[in-house]
Formats: sequence, structure tokens, C-alpha cells
Amino acid sequence: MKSENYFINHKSQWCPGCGNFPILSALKKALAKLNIKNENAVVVSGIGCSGKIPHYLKTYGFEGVHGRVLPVATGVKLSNNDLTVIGCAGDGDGYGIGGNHLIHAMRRNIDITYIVHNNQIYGLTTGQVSPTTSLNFKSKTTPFGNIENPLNPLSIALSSGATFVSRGFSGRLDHLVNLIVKGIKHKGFSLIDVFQPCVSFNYLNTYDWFEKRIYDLQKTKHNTNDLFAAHKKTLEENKLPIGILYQIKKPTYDSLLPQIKKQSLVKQNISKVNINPLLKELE
Ligand SMILES: Cc1ncc(C[n+]2csc(CCOP(=O)(O)OP(=O)(O)O)c2C)c(N)n1
Repeated sequence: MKSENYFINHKSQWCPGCGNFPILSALKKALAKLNIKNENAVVVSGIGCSGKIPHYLKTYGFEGVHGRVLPVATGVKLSNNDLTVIGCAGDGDGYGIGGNHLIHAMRRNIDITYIVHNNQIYGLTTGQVSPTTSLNFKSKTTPFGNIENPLNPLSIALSSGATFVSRGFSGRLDHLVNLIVKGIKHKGFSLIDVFQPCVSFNYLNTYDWFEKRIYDLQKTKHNTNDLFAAHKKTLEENKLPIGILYQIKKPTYDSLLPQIKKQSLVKQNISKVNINPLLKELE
């Protein structure tokens, strides 16, 4: 399939040069590579610049409330686990207000690909600090410099039992396509944290800043089965690894859930289910 297959004629509201454009393009290319039909993909987003991504894709989509990408995506997956479910969130949405959902989706190993557009700032609300903003960063909310330490999403993922932990960069399109393909193919929860420069509000973490620091983990001898090696990689600060840090096989939540493990919920014949006792109980 071609990536044009997912094109929708909708005017973009992202700023010129925004790191969201390559993420959108990579997602389309990955869906095309995997020959996923438009009607079999669902892209769920939250609130933020990143949250607009379903508007620009010819798949099913749902833009929910702030921080609630994963509850909605989980609901979609458990209702019809034949679908390819992709969650897209900003760092504020995914690691701040929605952070608790992330931990539990990872430990449950729900089969969702979660792309976090990590621009290290609140983009849509025009530049307040997020949970991944660097220490001392001056912003509208921190005119004297950020006094909060940023969280480390990849080490949280490893500690929470995630089975696919990875990082991409908006400035490396082919690499990102490959990562999304692998994330979608992975059976279980896949976290793809993407360094996504915000050209309007993050003056520090620019394309050039990342270019000087990133390196491709898969071009080193890194062993993706080694949890301790992965943990060590998350602690690197001057050089920033991109690629797959960790990947293991574990049963997915939907493959274990008795009610749906043989057949997805939407395919089950529920015409003979008697809900009257339940309604009575709720009276
Ligand atoms: C419950 C709630 N709190 C706050 C807001 C205001 N708000 C809208 S977007 C946003 C942050 C966006 O930052 P991020 O999630 O990093 O996404 P980006 O815009 O950078 O892609 C906030 C705080 C909201 N819409 N809903």
C-alpha cells in the first residue's frame, strides 16, 4: 500500500517546521508498509498540538480529553482486538496528566502502539514547562528557570514492565518509520518516545541540538533483551540513544482476558445475553 492512501485533505494547524510533520509522515509510511487497511487502524489522541494527528489521517480516529489517550485506546482494543490501535500523546498529555495510565497500560501489556510526541514543552498552550522540560529552562511559567527535575520516560517504562521501549527522532524519518513498523508488529504495549522539536516554544531542544547528540543504538552492540543494559542506556545524557532499548515477549492483556481471548467482543453474538437481572440490580 502507498502512504498517500492515508492522506486526508485537511488544512494543518501545525507551525511550519514542526516536528509533528515527520511523525505524521512516518506513521502513514509505517501503516502503508504493513498494508494496514484504513478501516482497520484507529489513532487515538489527547489534547495538544500532537492531539490533532487523527484529523490528518484517513483512518478511524478519536481525539479525547487531556491525558486520557490510553483509557480510550484500551477500550477500543478490548472491544475489537483485531484492530491496530495507535495512541498519540504529547509529553504533557502522556507523561504528566496521563502518566498514571501509562504505567498501568505498560504493566498490563495491552497491545497498543503509543507514540509520545516529546517536544519537552506544552506546545498548544504556547510554551509552559512539561514533565520532560530541562532543568533551568526559561519559559512563560518559569521566567527564572525551571526548578523541577525532568522525568525519564524510558526508565519509567522499563521499571513498569513495558515489553517494547524505544526512542525516535523527528529528524530521522526512515529510522522513525522502521521503529513504528516494529512497534506495531510487536505483540504487546510498545512505547515510542519521539524527540519532536517544537520550533515555536522550545528554543533549546532544536533539530541541531539533537543532531549533535543522537546515535543509533542498533548500530552498536546493544542487546535489546538485556534489561540492565537498557536501564544504563536511559541514563546517558550527553549522547542520546535512539532505536529499540528493550524488547521481550510476554502474553498480551487481550490474549489472556477470558471473555475475548477466542474471539473479539464485536464479533460475538450477544443477542441471547439476558441483561434483565443486571438492570434489576441497578434499579
Ligand atoms: C484537563 C485539562 N487541563 C489542562 C488543559 C490545557 N491544556 C491544553 S493542551 C495542554 C498541554 C499540551 O502539551 P502537550 O501534552 O505536551 O502537547 P503538545 O501541545 O506539546 O503537543 C494543556 C495543559 C486541558 N485542555 N485540559
